[in-house]
Amino acid sequence: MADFQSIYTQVQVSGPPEAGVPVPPGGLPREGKPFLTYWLGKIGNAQIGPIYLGYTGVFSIVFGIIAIEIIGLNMWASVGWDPIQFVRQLPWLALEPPAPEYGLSIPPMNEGGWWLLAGFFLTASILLWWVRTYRRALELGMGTHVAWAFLSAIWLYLVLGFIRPLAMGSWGEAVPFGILPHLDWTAAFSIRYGNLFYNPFHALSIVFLYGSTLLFAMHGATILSVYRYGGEREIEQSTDRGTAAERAALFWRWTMGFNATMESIHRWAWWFAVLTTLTGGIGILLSGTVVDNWYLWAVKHDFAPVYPDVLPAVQDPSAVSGAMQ
Ligand code: 07D
Ligand code: 07D
Repeated sequence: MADFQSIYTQVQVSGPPEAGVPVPPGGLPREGKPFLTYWLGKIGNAQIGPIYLGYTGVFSIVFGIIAIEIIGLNMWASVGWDPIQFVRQLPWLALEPPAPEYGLSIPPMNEGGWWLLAGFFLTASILLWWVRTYRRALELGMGTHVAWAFLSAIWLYLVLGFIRPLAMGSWGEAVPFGILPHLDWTAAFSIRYGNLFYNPFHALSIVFLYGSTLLFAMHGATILSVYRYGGEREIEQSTDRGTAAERAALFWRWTMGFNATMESIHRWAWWFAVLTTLTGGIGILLSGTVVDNWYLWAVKHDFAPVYPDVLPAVQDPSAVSGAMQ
C-alpha cells in the first residue's frame, strides 16, 4: 500500500476509536464519545475526542472569551455600534492602552481602563492554559518540554505588555489590541528606539526564527522522504539498523558531512523555537530601559557608520519632543 509515497499521497489509518491511557484517580473524566472524520484525517489524526476539559482549561477559555468580548465591544463602540462599519473597519480598529500621563495608575474605563482589564483577562487565560499544558503532560507521564517552550513565548508576550511597561513606569508603553494597530506599534517602536535592526537581540531572534523554518523544512522533508521505509515510527527507527532513520541520517552525512540523530534533531528544533522569543524578549526589555537608540549604540560600538556631514546630525528623539521624555 505504502510503496509509492510522494508529497501528494498519504496513508490514513482507520480503526475503532480508542480512549487512550486511563486517567489517574482524582482527576476529571474525559468528555465526549470519540468519532472519526475522513477530512480531518487528511491533515491529522482522524479521531475527534474525547477531550479533557479540566478546571484550568475551562477557566482559561472563559477568561479568553471575556478578553475578546471586552476588546470586541470596545472596537464596536468606537464605530458608534454600527455593525457594518465594525466588520468593514475591523482590521484598523483598536483598544489602546492608557495615555503616558496615567503612568502605572488605574485610568478611567474609556481612557485605557478597558485595555487594562482586557489585558488582565487575556494574561490570566494564557497563564491558565500554560498550567493546563504542564499538568496534562505530567498526567500522561510525559516530560514538560511543551510547557517550557510555551513559557518562552509567554515571556516575550509579558515583556511587551507587562514587564517593560512596569520598568518604564507607564502602561502607555504597551501594545494596543488590534490587527493593524499592533503592527503600527511595532513599526513605531523600532523608529522610537533608533531602528531595531541595530539591536543585536533582534538579530538573534531573527536568526532563530529563520533557523526554525529551515530546520522544520529539513526535518519534515527528511521524514517524509523515508516514509516508505516506515520513517515515522520513531522508536524502532532509532534503535534498529538499516532503517529509514539510518538512511535519513546518512543522507545528511553524505550531503553535509554531519548529521543530527532522531533524538537530537528535536532538541535542535526545541532550542531554535525557544530562543526566538527568549532572545526577542531580552531585546525588547533592553530598549528604553538600558539602550535608548540602537543606531547610536551601534555607532558607539563601531558596527554602524556615522552618516556623512551632508545630512543633519542624528538626534535622540526623546531629547527633542514627545510623550516619551
Ligand atoms: C499560525 C498559530 C495560530 C495563531 C493565530 C493568531 C488572535 C488575535 C485579536 C482580532 C503564528 C490568532 C490571533 C487571537 C485576534 C483581535 C483583536 C501562529 C500561528 C492565527 N501578535 N504580528 C499577526 C498576535 C506581536 C507582527 C497575526 C498576538 C508583537 C507582525 C495575528 C500577539 C509584534 C505581523 C497576530 C502578537 C508583532 C503580526 C498572525 C501577542 C512583534 C504580521 C500571527 C499575544 C512580535 C501578522 C496583521 C500568526 C499579520 C501578525 C497576533 C504580538 C508583530 C493577528 C496574539 C507586538 C509584523 N499577529 N506581533 O500567524 O498579518 O502567528 O498582522 O503577543 O505580519 Mg502579531
Ligand atoms: C508575539 C510571542 C507571544 C505570543 C503568545 C501567544 C494567543 C492566541 C489563539 C490558538 C511572535 C498567545 C496567543 C493569545 C491564541 C489561537 C487561535 C511571538 C510572540 C504568548 N523583524 N520586531 C521580532 C523580523 C523589523 C520589531 C521577532 C524580521 C523592523 C519589534 C522576530 C524583519 C521593525 C519586535 C522579528 C524584522 C521591527 C520585533 C518576533 C525583517 C518594524 C518585537 C519573534 C526581515 C518596522 C519582536 C526583539 C516572534 C522581538 C520582534 C523578525 C524587521 C520591530 C524574530 C524577519 C526593523 C518591536 N522581529 N522589526 O516569535 O522580540 O514573535 O524583538 O525586516 O517585539 Mg522585527
